[in-house]
Amino acid sequence: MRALILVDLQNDFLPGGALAVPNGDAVIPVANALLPRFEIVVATQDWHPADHMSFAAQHPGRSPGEVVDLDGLPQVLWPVHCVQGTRGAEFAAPLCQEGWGAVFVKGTDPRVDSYSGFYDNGHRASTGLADWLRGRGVDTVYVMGLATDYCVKFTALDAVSEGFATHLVVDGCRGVELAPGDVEAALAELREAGVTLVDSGDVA
Ligand code: VGL
Ligand code: ZN
Repeated sequence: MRALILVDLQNDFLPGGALAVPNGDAVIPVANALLPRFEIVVATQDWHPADHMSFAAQHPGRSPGEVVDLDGLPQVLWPVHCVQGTRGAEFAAPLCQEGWGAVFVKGTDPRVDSYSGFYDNGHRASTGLADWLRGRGVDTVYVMGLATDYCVKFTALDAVSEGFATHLVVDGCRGVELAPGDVEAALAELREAGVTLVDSGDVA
């Protein structure tokens, strides 16, 4: 059984949002086209408290893009984004939400960021996604969404280490590209980890 994992298709990651991913809106039609081809669909949702420590605003004198140490983990600082209950945290309006099996929120602990839909960045707490999928007989996942070089990458890497045959729908992803080449590097890392890169047009 296969499942589609939609990563963080939220207003704040779209043009005009607080952490806008360049051309992020281009992946919404890809998601809508893939949805009817999957019996099992899940979504992840970045869902931060207003004082999340990944926000540069919590670190006086620091700016978005800088890296700090957060409880022993390197943490890129971000603009305030995807705050629980705000419009920016909502799923993109043109995204079809019919037939979704579950939504897994992440980034709720103010002390640790959570790029992956499976675990926080310290691999300390699980969201329950892996068990949820296994409980439905899923052994194969297709991952797409925002952003390629952060949440999509770490979700796909965790999917592999959890034992799922993992596919990345490349045209269904866009990256932040804090540094030029970040997206290409992420794709190379994923390929090396055993992720199969596919085009949405090739997903039966
Ligand atoms: C993301 C940075 C911070 C993402 C989420 O969805 O890729 N990136 N929070
Ligand atoms: Zn976030």
